[in-house]
Amino acid sequence: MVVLRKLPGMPGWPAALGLRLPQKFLFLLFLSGLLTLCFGALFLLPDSSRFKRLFLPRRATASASSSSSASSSSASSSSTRDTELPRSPPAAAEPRHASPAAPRRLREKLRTAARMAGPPARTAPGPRQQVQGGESRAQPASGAPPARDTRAPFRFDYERFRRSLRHPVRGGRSAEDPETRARRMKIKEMMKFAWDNYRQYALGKNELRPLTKNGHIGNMFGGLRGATVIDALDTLYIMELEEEFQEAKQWVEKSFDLNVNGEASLFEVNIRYIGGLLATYYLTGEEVFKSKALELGEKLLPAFNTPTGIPRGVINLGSGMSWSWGWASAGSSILAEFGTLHLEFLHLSELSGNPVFAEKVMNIRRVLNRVEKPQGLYPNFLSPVTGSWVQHHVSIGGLGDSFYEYLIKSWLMSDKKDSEAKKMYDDALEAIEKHLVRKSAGGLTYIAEWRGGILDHKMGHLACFSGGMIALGAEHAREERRQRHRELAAEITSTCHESYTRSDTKLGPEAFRFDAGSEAMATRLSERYYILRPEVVESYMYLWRLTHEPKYRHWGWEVVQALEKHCRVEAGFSGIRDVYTTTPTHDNMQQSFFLAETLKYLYLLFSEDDVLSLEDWVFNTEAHPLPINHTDFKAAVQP
Ligand code: DMJ
Repeated sequence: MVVLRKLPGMPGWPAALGLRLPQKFLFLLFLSGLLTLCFGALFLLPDSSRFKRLFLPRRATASASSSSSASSSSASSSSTRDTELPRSPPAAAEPRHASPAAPRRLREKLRTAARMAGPPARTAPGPRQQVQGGESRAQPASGAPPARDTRAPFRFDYERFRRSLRHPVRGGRSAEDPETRARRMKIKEMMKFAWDNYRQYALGKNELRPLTKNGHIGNMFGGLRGATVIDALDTLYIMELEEEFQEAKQWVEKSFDLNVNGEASLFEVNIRYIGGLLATYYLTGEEVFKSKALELGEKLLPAFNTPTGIPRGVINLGSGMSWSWGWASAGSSILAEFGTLHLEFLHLSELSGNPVFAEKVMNIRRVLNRVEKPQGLYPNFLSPVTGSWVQHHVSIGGLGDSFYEYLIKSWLMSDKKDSEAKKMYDDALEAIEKHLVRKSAGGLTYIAEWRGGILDHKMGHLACFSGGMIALGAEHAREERRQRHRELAAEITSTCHESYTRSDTKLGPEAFRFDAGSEAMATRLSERYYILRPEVVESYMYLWRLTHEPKYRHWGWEVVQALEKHCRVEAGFSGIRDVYTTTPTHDNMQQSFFLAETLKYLYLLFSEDDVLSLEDWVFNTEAHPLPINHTDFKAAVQP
């Protein structure tokens, strides 16, 4: 501008435009504002931008990007591993800020945590970051004198957390009838039997093969081992199997290796490993469980590097590369997978002081709130690229199930403050009631599946968790819904019980149908198996705790007897291939969720209500208890 004005024969712009003095002044003001904006925008460009490197000195570029978002703090803390393992660049830019829809209290927590976490703000190319026991510590770059850190490192106040619990975790001793105690002791014996055989024949493998007496590794956990150890930890602890708990803990301390390089299911690693480690830390206060959970949590973060921030289903734990399941429509992500991270990820932020985990899941929620829901329903497949639905298949069973569970549990875990989650749950359940809940000719209530408006009159065993979930939600529902939801929960649970009683083994099939004259029975050979799944006893446990109707304990005991009769073999428990024959063949697999969930829920069904009280804990979808936030998060953060 100034240059132009001085050029001979060239009038200045304002003059050329014939502007008067006040107009000139306004014009100049506008131009200077424009310049300031352009300069400021340089800071928002990615570090790789040529313009940025041209106009900003290197130090300013790095610090601007590192302090601008918690996403970058995650990238920097994972950059520690850059030297150890090859990493692929993120597939696309990721969303950088917490959802504007995040409840106010959570945003406050995140801000506090970001302040307290300290070190992530000093990121690349500065000192190396190490996460140890939840404390991020800065190490000086070689040769440089260590910078004096005036900020105290983040520390989660475990003692304060324990004092905030309303009940002792393993319950206070109270009077109970001898039969209940005997039944509980029987379930404890089953757990010991399952563990002892796993330890003897398969310790360090993911599951026990009880017929061939060896271990199974599989390909779900990306090279991680010991799924049964991690899944069993909190159950062993709750059942006071002290020696066995110590064996499991020692394995975690000495042999649990996180430096693996394989393809893992983000969902499975989260619910089993992170959930199991977090729960055991909260129960025991042993640092090893916290540090392993945080370290593993960081390894999952690259899965969120997609255009929408919706994670892909599979991640290589070594390289950080992620992709969608081959079987998922058009590279989509699965509702029950990306919708089942919320509880664990909030706790990872709570324990580390690093808000990045919470931001990732709050962003998922933001995307889900933005996308239009057909008839208010959530289809099971979403594109992580466009953020729109890929297929209109809706199910409260497989592919959808625990997404709904985590909505109501997010609200409960927030001590009923996360009203956004509660509203999402209420709205989703209303749509499910209207479009999916049906009654059979024989009077059985069930939840059908929905395919673009057409109902498939089938319920999977997985869908049977919903009795417990709806019962839990009913306790907190508005007056006009409470009774209706209580009845719905009881009816669904009763239908699932029917699917058990109508079989010869008294164990339920993988899926049962309500068509072609069939009621609560599998009609296809491929759906007749039972793999030690927990969902039906899970609902019995919730319904017992919430109603104290004796039938739920009776039904639970029927399951114990059936397990003993048909699934117990010489070296552990095995799934069976056909529940409709009394001489079933075994599938030779003792699933880790049998120890995490089935036996834990059965044990709790025959325990007093204050053992892992629902006033203190929510169970993640693998039955790992995570604490309800009774205390203010800020208060639990110790400077
Ligand atoms: C468990 O791993 C979890 O409960 C999950 O949510 C669904 N399936 C299995 C058990 O059936």
